[in-house]
Amino acid sequence: MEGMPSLGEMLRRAIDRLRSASSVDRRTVEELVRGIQRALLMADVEVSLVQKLSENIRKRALEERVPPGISRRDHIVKVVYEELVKLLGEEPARLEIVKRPYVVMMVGIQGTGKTTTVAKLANYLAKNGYRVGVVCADTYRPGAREQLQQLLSGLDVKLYWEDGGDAVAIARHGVENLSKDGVDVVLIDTAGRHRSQEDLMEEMRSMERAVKPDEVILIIDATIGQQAGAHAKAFHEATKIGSIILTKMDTSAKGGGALSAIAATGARIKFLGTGERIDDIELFDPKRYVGRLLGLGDIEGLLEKIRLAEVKVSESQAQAFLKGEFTLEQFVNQLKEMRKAGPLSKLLSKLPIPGMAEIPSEAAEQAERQIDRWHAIILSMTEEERRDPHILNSSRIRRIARGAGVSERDVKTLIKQYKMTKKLMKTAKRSPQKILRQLYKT
Ligand SMILES: Nc1nc2c(ncn2[C@@H]2O[C@H](COP(=O)(O)OP(=O)(O)OP(=O)(O)O)[C@@H](O)[C@H]2O)c(=O)[nH]1
Ligand SMILES: [Mg+2]
Repeated sequence: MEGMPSLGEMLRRAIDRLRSASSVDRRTVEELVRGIQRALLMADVEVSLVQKLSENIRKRALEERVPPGISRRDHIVKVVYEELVKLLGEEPARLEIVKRPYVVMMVGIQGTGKTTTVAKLANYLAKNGYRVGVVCADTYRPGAREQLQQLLSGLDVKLYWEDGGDAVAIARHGVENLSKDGVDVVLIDTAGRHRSQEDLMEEMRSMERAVKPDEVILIIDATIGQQAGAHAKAFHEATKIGSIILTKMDTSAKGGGALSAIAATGARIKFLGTGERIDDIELFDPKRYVGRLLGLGDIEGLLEKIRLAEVKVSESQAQAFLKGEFTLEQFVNQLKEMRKAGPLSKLLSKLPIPGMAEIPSEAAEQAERQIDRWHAIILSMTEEERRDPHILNSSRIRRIARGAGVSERDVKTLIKQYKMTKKLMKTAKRSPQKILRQLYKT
């Protein structure tokens, strides 16, 4: 019997099937949605969440307008990606030290990386200016304290431990002692190995009652796959899990179990462990995680492609621009609008003029910086000056330059460029190269 495919594998299969389908219609989408549903349900994601996500995908996949030049398939991949990202909370969740001392209890089964992560987090917080204390409340693992000592050596982090005794009492004493020492954050390292899981959960429950942590962080090993859900559930029943750290993301594991853990606890992932060294920790970013889970190494490329295709440089706007009918403000706005949507060079290449594709990227970058300066200049102009740059005398130019934090020469350059571009657009209609050469000369 072959093993159960992982969440990531199942999702990737569903997407691959869509990508290789000869045409995309209601049936193809239905098949994709069913594949995703199966994958998520296997990962123990709540039924109602799965239904909501399926509905969104179904609706958006077929009803949303696809920009020209983009296939419906690519669009649907983007929809799946976006809906999964939404499920994970979209923006990164941060560890916020909202009171002093902020007490964090780190829990998880044996070998998931609790102790390593305690050290990583201590280092991370210390680097961010917090005074950090660590309590070794693992009385089961031989050498637990030595391991922590070694990991923390060289760091400005206080370590509290006791020789033998009861883990719950140690945790309580540790928090008391470190609080007296004036630390901002206390991290409690707990045991993972125990006589039995019930014993472990019982210890965690008592410890939570005794120290009343501000946050309990569950450490999950990315390599354990679907079991993550069951573990998370057990811990969540013992202590309320506030957030999750997913370790060993540097291995080949895709970390699909995290979705189950999130589903079981309702907690957000805050960090990823990405190696054995002390600084192998990074903030969790839902977007990157889903890209990785779906195996979309090219997701950035795909999103960028779609974003560029969505840029609306309206026909009439472009025509007016090419005829030289624009005010100073419109001139800068037009350039800015184009820039917002992506690198200027790519955008200019979309204008319906031959030769626009061959702008050297260095020149384009320079032009982009220029546009930032020009935008600042426009902002420090009066209405009147924006409409009619002819009234700009030297005292006005001085005032504008000071307001925009640029040199007077910058202001003069803008006006010169504006006038020149206008004239060029009017006269040199079919010579875009010439226009650009002028435009990029500073
Ligand atoms: N590759 C990799 N290894 C890791 C990561 N985090 C921890 N490890 C390794 O995983 C092993 C177990 O880590 P520990 O921190 O001792 O795990 P623990 O949960 O404290 O283990 P117990 O205290 O025995 O329950 C060690 O060899 C760590 O170096 C990670 O992000 N990536
Ligand atoms: Mg440990």
